[in-house]
Amino acid sequence: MKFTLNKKDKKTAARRGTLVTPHGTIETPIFMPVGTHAAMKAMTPVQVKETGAQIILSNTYHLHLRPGEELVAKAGGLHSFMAWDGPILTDSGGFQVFSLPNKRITEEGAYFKHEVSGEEVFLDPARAIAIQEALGADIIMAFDECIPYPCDRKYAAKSTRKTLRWAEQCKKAQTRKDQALFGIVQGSVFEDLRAMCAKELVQMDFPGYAIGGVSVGEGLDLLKKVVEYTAPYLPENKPRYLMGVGLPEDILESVERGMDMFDCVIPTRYARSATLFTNRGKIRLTNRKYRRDFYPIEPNCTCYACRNFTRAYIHHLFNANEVLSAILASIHNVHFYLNMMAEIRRAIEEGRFADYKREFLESYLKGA
Ligand code: PRF
Ligand code: ZN
Repeated sequence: MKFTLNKKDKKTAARRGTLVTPHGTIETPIFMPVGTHAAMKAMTPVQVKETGAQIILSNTYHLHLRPGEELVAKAGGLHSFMAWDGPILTDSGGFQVFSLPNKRITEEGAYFKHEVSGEEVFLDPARAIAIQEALGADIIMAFDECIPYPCDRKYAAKSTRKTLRWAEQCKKAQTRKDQALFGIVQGSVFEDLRAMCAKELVQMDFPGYAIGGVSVGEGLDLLKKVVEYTAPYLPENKPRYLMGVGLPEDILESVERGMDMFDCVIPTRYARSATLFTNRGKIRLTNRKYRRDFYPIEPNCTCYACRNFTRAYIHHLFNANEVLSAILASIHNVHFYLNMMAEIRRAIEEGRFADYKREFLESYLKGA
């Protein structure tokens, strides 16, 4: 994997880069749509690609439980199993495990109850890497502990040191050379812990770095601060991934502070509950005011849904509980996110990122 920094913004820490993976090239900053169970909800891979998606995310934890990594490997790996031939990133399970109710975390790893069979399952750094090697994504993630928020300093310090030991173990466990293993910075909202964690990870020399443990209820002001004081510790010539973020405004603020990659279930999850993103903010398509609205979701949008259907029609689909409502809404929302990322990249190239951000937010936050 090779990352090239093409351009740095003069007024902010925003960057424009190119990441070459075995399954294709990714232009950064980029948003990665989430296909947790090796499927984007309500979208075929062709529809995902048509939104402008360059890389998708899937999950170690879920695929380990069902159908199991041996089966995916037998199918020829995740790319061929799900018929997505572009780049894939798998998350390590570090976040999914820790958001479960019945778990036990030790120095060695995490024990949890299998959601389907009820039996006890154990995940640790070596296993998380072995599973991700069997799945065969282009980018794999270290096994970490996502610290809940709020959290006292003492626990945060202890947990962050464990995440560092686990990162070392992940590195040792890696046998495939064609997958890029990213380290994950934890440390909650404590500046010195974030700095310590970032420095230690950089010493271990990963091909990319993520900031984890954000978007856990701390709010946008703290998220901005954490990114602002953590990103400068990360090497300039390596990709920087902000995990589980977020809303359009979160992404813009984080690009401004030097982040390159993002993922979130928001565009697809909101789509299925009829919340659609537009340049003038979010709209609820089930609202009665759209019953006779014969405009597209977003008049200037070039997505398949906006080129062919009206708000009135999709409003009707949601009311009638038609599966097509989720499909069209997901296509639009994912396209909206990827179009915003394309605009961000162009703005950075043309040296006007700060203006773009201001103009976008002025329209987006003012509302429809
Ligand atoms: N760690 C991992 N995955 C994640 C996170 C994390 O901290 C987050 C943070 N919200 C999202 N996904 N491994
Ligand atoms: Zn659209």
